[in-house]
Amino acid sequence: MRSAKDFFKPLAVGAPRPVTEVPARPSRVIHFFDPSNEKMAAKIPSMVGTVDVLLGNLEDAVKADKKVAAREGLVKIAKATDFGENTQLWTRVNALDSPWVLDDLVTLVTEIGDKLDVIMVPKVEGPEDIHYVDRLLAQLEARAGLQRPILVHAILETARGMANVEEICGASPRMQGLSLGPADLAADRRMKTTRVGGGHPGYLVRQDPPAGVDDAVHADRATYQQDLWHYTIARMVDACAMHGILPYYGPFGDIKDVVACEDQFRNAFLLGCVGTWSLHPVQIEIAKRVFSPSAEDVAHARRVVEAMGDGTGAVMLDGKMEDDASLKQCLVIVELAERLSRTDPELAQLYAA
Ligand code: 1VU
Ligand code: MG
Repeated sequence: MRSAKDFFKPLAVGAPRPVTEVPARPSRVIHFFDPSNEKMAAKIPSMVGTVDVLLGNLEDAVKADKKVAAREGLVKIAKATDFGENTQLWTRVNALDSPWVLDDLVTLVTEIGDKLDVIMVPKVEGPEDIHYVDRLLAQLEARAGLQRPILVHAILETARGMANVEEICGASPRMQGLSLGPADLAADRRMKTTRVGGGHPGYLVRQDPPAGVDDAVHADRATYQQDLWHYTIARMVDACAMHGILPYYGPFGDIKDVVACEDQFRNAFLLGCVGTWSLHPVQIEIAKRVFSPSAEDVAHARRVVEAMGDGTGAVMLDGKMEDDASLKQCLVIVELAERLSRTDPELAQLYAA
């Protein structure tokens, strides 16, 4: 066990000091692209400023014979692009048991470590995976002479990862956040779904039969579809909040179903997630809209803050009781709106109106 006093010491001589807090930069939308796909890669410079995060994906969805091209493509894009103040550059490296990950980490940190904000690590199973990456990154940062540490984001996509979620979140000061990996997690859990995220029409509850009806099977009874991911996302949110890091939804694979995509994103937003992935340009606007509070919610939250004065006691507002606890919820909304307004002039105008 490491001593608490050692936690914020660099893990290699010459590596930058670990951060004590996750930097408060917007990350409502983490936009995935395949750097080995020339058409997609060509679009990336023009997407700077339109998304909070551009993520060069090296793992699943990149063909095995394109892994090296994807890595080299990402290096080329990162070197040639100025990402500005408002767009971060992240990558998703290959899994820790794959033949590619060591070269992914060595190449990316030494070649473009100064441009990379966060490395997403897939299929994290326990704190030992984070410890491995933590030390290796420190060694590579020292070699590259980096001035700030690269942060780590874990994807939860195995039952063991879920069982160890709190320890993963607390494994290193580098931990920036967690995403849900619903497709791999479903397979690992032996769920009987075949989709990438989202609900399933078979996962439902049925209304009771009317009183006195014997043949309940044939009675006309309403059904209500349930959220397959509620437990998992709620557990992730608690683990992240406990350790001061950020929870995210993940992929929604039905690109054409923009309505269900928005619903899934909103469920995650309401439960506490700060952002999500976008896999296709059509999902970017949905993610930005859903993960920014509405003008009405911000206006209401500000009214509560004003009505609560010094923040103690109870008041009536529009027939509802407000007190210290509702004030705290409103402050979450107001602080998020203020943070987003600093980098998004359209939202600043919307929230000022
Ligand atoms: O109009 P153009 O032909 O010039 O461009 C196409 C296409 O190249 C472009 N485009 C993208 N540009 C930037 N980033 C993207 N992610 C992106 N996706 C597409 O937009 C134009 C229209 O494209 P389209 O509608 O014809 O779509 P395609 O059939 O070309 O591509 C669809 C897929 C889903 C294959 C593509 O969007 C993609 O590969 N997205 C990323 C997938 C990914 O990263 N998956 C891994 C994360 S999910 C996971 O691991 C769990 C399962
Ligand atoms: Mg996966």
